[in-house]
Order: sequence, then structure tokens, then C-alpha cells
Amino acid sequence: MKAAHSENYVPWHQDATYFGLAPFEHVTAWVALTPSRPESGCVRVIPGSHHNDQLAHFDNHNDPLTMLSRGQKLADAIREEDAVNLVLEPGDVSLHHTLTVHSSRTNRSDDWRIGVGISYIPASVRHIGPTRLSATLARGTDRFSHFDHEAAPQAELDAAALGVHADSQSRYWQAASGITEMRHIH
Ligand SMILES: O=C(O)CCC(=O)C(=O)O
Repeated sequence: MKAAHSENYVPWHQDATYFGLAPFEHVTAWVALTPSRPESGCVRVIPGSHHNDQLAHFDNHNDPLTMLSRGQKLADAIREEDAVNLVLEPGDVSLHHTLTVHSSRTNRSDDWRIGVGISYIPASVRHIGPTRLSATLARGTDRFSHFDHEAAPQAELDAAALGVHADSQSRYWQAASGITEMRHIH
């Protein structure tokens, strides 16, 4: 969520850096709830960058404007002229691979820019850290049991579902701080 005229931005990064998933078979569906355009700070991607391997990142904890939890950003500069804006209207969705280099700028518009990122993985993908994560089975059968299954919400703002979400988030943050295998990448 970026408020109107917010100075917050998302630095260039690959999601793979901080999800701790293996192998890198992970796609994020970014669902626009408001218009998402260059002036409001839409997501920008470097086409074809998912053919790269994991690139070096570093954490910048001293940037109050970054929207990423650890201020993660690519160590090497990106050629800004190669970037493509993912311009979306409410209800539109873009898909980016976990190795796609992407970012977003500040919101210079008079309205909110709001989107929801939904991470999709095949059930065969696992989390490499010690924390057991939860996930929602979107379709098919889970033959791998790498994740605890989240119960589906039964109603709008269902208290039980909010509890499931809080538990899922808490496991995610715990996992993100304990992925020793990922540290050398930063
Ligand atoms: O919402 C944004 O501006 C960035 C989103 C992002 O980095 C992601 O969905 O992976």
C-alpha cells in the first residue's frame, strides 16, 4: 500500500533472496486493487531477468523509505532504461517469477496505490529453514507435506481465519530471520 504522495519505494530485488524456497519455482501474482501506474509507483520489471541465477543483494537497514523488511536491494546497479512498467487497472493481475528483478518507485499521484501479492508454488517446493511454514492448497493434492495446510476462511473477516493469517505471518517472519543458508547471498 502506498498512500498518495508517499515517498516510500521498493528497491530493485529478486523475491528468491528472502523467501527461502527451493527450488526457485515460485511466482507472485500481484493483484491491483487500485490503478497502478508509473505516476503512482507501479511495479517495474527487468524483462528476462528471471533467466539469471540468484544475484547478490545487501540489506540496507538505514533507509527509512524502503518498503522491504530488511531494506534488501541488489548489490549491482540496474540499467533503468531496461525497466518495463506493469500498468494495471483494479482487478488486473501481473505475474513475476521469483528471480525476476523488480522494484517500484514513489507514489506521485493523488490516490492510494494498493495491491496484494499472492505467492504460488508447486507443492514439491520446500522451505529451506528450520521453521515449518503454512500455506493454502490452491488446487490438486499435496503429496509432499512440506507445509502445514491453512484452513479456508468460512466468512468475511472470520475470526478463526484472521487467527490462521496471524499464525502464518508470524511463522513467515520467524523463518525469514533464521534462513542461515541465505545469508551468504547478501
Ligand atoms: O508492491 C510493490 O511495489 C512491490 C511488490 C513486490 O516487490 C512483490 O510483489 O514482490
